[in-house]
Amino acid sequence: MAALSAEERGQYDRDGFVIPAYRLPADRLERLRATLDRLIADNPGIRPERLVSVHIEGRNREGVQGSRDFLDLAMTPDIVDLVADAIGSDIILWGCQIFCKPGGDGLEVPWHQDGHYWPIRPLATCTVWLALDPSTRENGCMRVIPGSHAARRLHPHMTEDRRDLVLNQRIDALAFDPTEAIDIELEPGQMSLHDVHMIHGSNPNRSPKRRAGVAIRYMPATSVFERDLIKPGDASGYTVDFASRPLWLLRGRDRTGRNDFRIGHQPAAAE
Ligand SMILES: O=C(O)CCC(=O)C(=O)O
Repeated sequence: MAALSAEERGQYDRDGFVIPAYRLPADRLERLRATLDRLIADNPGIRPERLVSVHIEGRNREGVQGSRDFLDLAMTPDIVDLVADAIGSDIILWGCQIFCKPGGDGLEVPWHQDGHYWPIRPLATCTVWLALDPSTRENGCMRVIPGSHAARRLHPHMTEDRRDLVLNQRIDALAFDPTEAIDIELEPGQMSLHDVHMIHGSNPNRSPKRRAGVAIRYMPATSVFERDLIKPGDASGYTVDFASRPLWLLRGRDRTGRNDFRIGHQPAAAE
């Protein structure tokens, strides 16, 4: 059974991220890479860094044509075991996004805290970021500020009206020291886990090599997905609709009794 070792668990708590020893088996990785190629072909009008809710089969309410393969990935017991060690055994799957930076012109992800963008209260989420391509310093791997989650507070973010950024809000430069950044370099099939408060981002990809990863979002069912907190729209720099996002209770039970697991599960609208 895949799960975090005591050391990995300690690192997640202390640094806000960890790269576990577990890797996705090679046959599943190959299948997902083929699914990614289809996903990109199916969504020609959307930058591949901005493919949200790819785990929802068919055309979703956020304008993306997703695939069941990513839902299967998000439900993989070995991966959910890792998440359980990070956030406890009541687990809700609420998001899954592809961040694929094409070679040559892959977009920057500005330094940010995820929690700034999300309607979850109390704020909590563990992201599993799984590499589908090699993710290196050269092609714009994710970068993190270890320990920046520890105060469990959100810092001010500034809105930037630039189309060459994946997200449009950047954390205040005074909130952290970029010289403390660590590159999360991953081989395909490797993954990192990170906390909702951790400061992170990634550089543009100017190398010839594509850098693709899938970020799967899991929240503890001790929190509520507050659907009305952030209005549907482009407030992140691309379309999100939290009001219609489906939730899946993957483990345990909804301790709040307030999460709605019916919304968004109706069959996808016809093309
Ligand atoms: O893929 C990247 O470079 C950034 C990903 C990210 O910001 C996230 O998963 O929260």
